[in-house]
Amino acid sequence: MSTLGIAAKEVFTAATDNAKVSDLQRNYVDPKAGGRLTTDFGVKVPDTDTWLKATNGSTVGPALLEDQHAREKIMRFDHERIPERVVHARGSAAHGYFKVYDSRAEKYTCAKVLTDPSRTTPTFVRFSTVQGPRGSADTVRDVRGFATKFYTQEGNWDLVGNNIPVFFIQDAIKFPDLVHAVKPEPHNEVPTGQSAHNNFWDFAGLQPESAHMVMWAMSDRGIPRSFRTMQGFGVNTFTLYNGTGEKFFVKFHWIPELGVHSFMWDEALKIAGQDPDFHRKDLEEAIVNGVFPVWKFGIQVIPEAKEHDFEFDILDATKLWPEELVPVEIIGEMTLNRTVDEYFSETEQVAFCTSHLVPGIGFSDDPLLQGRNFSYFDTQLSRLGVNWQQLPINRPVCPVMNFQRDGKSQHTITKSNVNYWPNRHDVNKPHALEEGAYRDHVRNIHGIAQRVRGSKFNEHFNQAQYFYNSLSGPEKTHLQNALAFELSHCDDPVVYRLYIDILLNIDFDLAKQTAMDVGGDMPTAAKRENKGERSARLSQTAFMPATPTIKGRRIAVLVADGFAEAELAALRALLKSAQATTFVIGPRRGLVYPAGGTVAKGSGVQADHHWEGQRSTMFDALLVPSGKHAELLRKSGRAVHWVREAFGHCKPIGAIGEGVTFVKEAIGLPEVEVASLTANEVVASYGVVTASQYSVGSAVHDAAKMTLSIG
Ligand code: HDD
Repeated sequence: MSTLGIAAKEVFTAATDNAKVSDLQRNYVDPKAGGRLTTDFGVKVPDTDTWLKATNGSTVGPALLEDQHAREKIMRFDHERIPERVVHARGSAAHGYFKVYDSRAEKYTCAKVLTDPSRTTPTFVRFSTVQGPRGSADTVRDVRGFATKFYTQEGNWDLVGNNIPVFFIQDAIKFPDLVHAVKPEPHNEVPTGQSAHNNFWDFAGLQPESAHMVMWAMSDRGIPRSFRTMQGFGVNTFTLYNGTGEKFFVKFHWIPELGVHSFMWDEALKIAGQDPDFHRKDLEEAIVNGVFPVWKFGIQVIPEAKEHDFEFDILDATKLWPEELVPVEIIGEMTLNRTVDEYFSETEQVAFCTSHLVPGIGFSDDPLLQGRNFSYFDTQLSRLGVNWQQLPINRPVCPVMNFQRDGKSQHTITKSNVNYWPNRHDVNKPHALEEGAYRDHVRNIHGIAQRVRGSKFNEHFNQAQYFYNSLSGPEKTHLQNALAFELSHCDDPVVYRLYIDILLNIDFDLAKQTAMDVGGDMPTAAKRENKGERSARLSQTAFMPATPTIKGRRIAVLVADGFAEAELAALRALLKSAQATTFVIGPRRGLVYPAGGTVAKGSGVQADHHWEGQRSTMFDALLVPSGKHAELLRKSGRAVHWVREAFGHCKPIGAIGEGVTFVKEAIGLPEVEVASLTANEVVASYGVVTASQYSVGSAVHDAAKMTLSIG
């Protein structure tokens, strides 16, 4: 975790204040400022350890209900919990800021947050899994929520998105069914944090509109390496207006600076047990170490007149807008630079609503969005109560003034004798449009009320196939394996047979492979031809950073007594300069001695972890320096396993000198002929970089850097 102590963290967080953080400071309480224990009402407490009792000589009788402090303490404890979110219950969050590069979006919108480059808009982002409860693991296969609150000068704008650009259903009325199906089954509340069960796949098989998103969830997007390495998507179609009466349809995109990276499924499974808070800690560790996560912000824009020009309906949330048809225009970026101060007050109480828009941004007739606009507002009432918008993390940084009054836990005291409009004092009157009031897009609506969907909403498989075709070879294999895992967990043959039928509409080979893997009947013919259409912008390999980087990566250095001390120090300095963090993994969590070092001489390097304490899964790369320690490493089954497991997960491995022999033996790399290497010669094979010897400035630097960046 964080390498900074509390004091350092305070200096660091002071440097990352913004308008919202300053606003929150109104509510800060600092227990270290010298205050002593009081009741909730300020009475000094003499004893918080023993309940008031009736005593008689040496006999200690019953506890007395009159002990106000004890009752207050227990009563407050009894009510500490609030309902967890019905979906996206497990989350972690951070503060940051958003800036646009220039005013180029002015042609589409009058929203200042999207057009004024002189502005820095504070943001608060909550990332989440969807299925699991608050206490579930981070690395499960699931969609990830990516919800951003922009505290703009015109009010709060909430962009409540996911790391997948499409959704399982087209119409919000299906949301309760979808969520019931994916959540633990009702009779036994199994499984936790998994979609691998009969009910989810039963629903997915019977609701073919989910096919496209199911492909995404089964791809590597369902197991991101980090929140920092995920794309984000607003998913729904919103609108932009520029004040001249023109309207545009828009989709919002977040693109991570570090590229899009995922776990391998085996890693994700293991980490769910080894460190269920892995993503939460990763976000905090990166920010506290100053490696601030950054996302570019992009928009896809379609003029109103072109709404019907596409073979899909642009208001259907199960469809993406291919970038080849509608390019993403990058207009700004967001940086997350500050961790939360208190989880409950900030991360748990933050409340996002898709209906929270600012002037210049509007809704569309996307039927999923319209239902969402009701649902989020409504759910906050049961989670937080009617005055939830006054909670510190939710309140805007611009003035709030209206005639909404009272309700449970009203915090404001409005000094006025009128609470209605119009009033004889003419106070708090509405704004004119020219004063920046929210402008509803004027439009003509007429028609016949019917329970229908747009005709193009009936096509469900084109884009599922398009996505699958766009994946690289390894990504396709991962997706096949994910389907095998998930459907193998379904024990009702009706369920997995049904899903193989769906796959027959996407790709015949994928359907056959799945049938073979999970035991369904072997299909004999595709239900639909695979037209082979693909995009260059859907595989996550398309989002590698232009310059490879190891920024924010965690690198384990495996050592035992007898390692080369100067070499280790130089390697760590080198990696630190590239903003990666090294962790020394040793035979004990204490001093590990270099070649020639002894306890008496006081030399030694502090190991961050014992090699039983952490596993290779929790690091992005592994380094084994040279030195006689290699002999000891060879004798430890756990050390050998570290190397084998890292190799099995395709992690970059760097080894030098005697470390090469150890690594070579551990994984059996016949291609690397260590003996024939000359000094400083570097060999890279299967993601393993070896060098016979290390010297600062040698080619091994570049090779190590390049190879580590593959991770
Ligand atoms: Fe939702 C939470 C994302 C469809 C109803 N949703 C929630 C969160 C995210 C999303 C990121 C967590 C917010 C937070 O961190 O507090 N949801 C989406 C996306 C969707 C989507 C990208 C499709 C485009 N959601 C959706 C529909 C409905 C809901 C169709 C209901 C009709 N979502 C909710 C909710 C939640 C929620 C039940 C639970 C907690 C909350 O709202 O504040 O109302």
